[in-house]
Amino acid sequence: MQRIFSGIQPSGIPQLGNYLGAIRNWVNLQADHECVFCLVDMHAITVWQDPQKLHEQTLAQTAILLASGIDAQKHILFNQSAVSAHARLAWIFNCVSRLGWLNRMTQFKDKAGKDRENHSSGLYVYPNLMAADIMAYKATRVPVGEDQKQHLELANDIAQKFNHDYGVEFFPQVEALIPPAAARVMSLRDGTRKMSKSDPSAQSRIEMTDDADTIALKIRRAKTDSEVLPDTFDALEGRPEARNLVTIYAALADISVNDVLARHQGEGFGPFKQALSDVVISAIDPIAKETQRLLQDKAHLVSVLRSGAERAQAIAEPVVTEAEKIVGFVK
Ligand code: AQP
Repeated sequence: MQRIFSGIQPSGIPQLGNYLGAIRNWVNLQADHECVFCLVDMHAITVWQDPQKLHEQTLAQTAILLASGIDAQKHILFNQSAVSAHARLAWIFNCVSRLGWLNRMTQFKDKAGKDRENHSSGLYVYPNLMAADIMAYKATRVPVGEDQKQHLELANDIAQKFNHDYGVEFFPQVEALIPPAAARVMSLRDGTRKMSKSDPSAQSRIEMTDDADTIALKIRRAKTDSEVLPDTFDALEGRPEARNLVTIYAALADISVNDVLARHQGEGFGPFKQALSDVVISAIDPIAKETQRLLQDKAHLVSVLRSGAERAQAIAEPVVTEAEKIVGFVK
């Protein structure tokens, strides 16, 4: 059985893009993979996080993952900082990875923007830590949204260079598992920017804890244009907001984008948004309600993470200890 590693940052409440790009895929992959799911709190602090919020968001995210169908007994669910192997391997990878490779990472450029000099060095070396997360488990498959594809290519480059520099065949190559539908969900306010849990505008995203009224309101307010829906997806070229809403509908209703348009062609956005709200609410509302229930028992959520960390540690510790010996550290 192949081992999967995948992570999500507790940098906010997961949004619909995290769900469609990652979480839903994780749930499905549990049937035929050995899964290690990680709340990557060390990645989260690469940008400022209020400590109390980070703590709350980590527990809220645990609840959301369980409510979405992650089986924390059969698989592993834990928070990154609880397993020190991640940080140790990340340091080795900081010394293997090249500055030129990091300079090409588009996520850093997107997040740092023009104010590059004022961002943390952690944000810059984020992809090295991500490579360590995966390689500490010698995972061979990593389910991610399309935005993370470049980081996975870098993880493979780092693994290859480590093996080459030290003359070993130690770290495997990993394969990105990118979902076919809605690999990139865009902001409800700007169809050219990805939906993000840390976007300053809560109106830009559907959060996994939003209730039905909030979801309906956000969709009603979503930016659109004044044209009607055409009969094919290709005809939506140049209409990013419309493409995004149709893509979300298709992904959640589990039908093709052209089937969505076959049902709604000729409609304006008033009726289409109503139909879309129904689809989104029926997918998200049960998860939001179960999340609220799970959040009543925080001690249980902490114990889920603790048990996951013990099992994660049992896999990662021998791998990272061996990597340290390969490097020449006295163990
Ligand atoms: N808009 C998106 N569409 C599809 N997939 C997405 N993912 C994130 N946004 C979208 C996927 O969710 C997984 C976890 O992401 P993350 O929390 O590690 O970081 P991120 O990609 O930076 O997500 P956010 O929501 O944009 O977080 P912030 O705002 O904190 O940076 C990944 O597999 C990602 O591909």
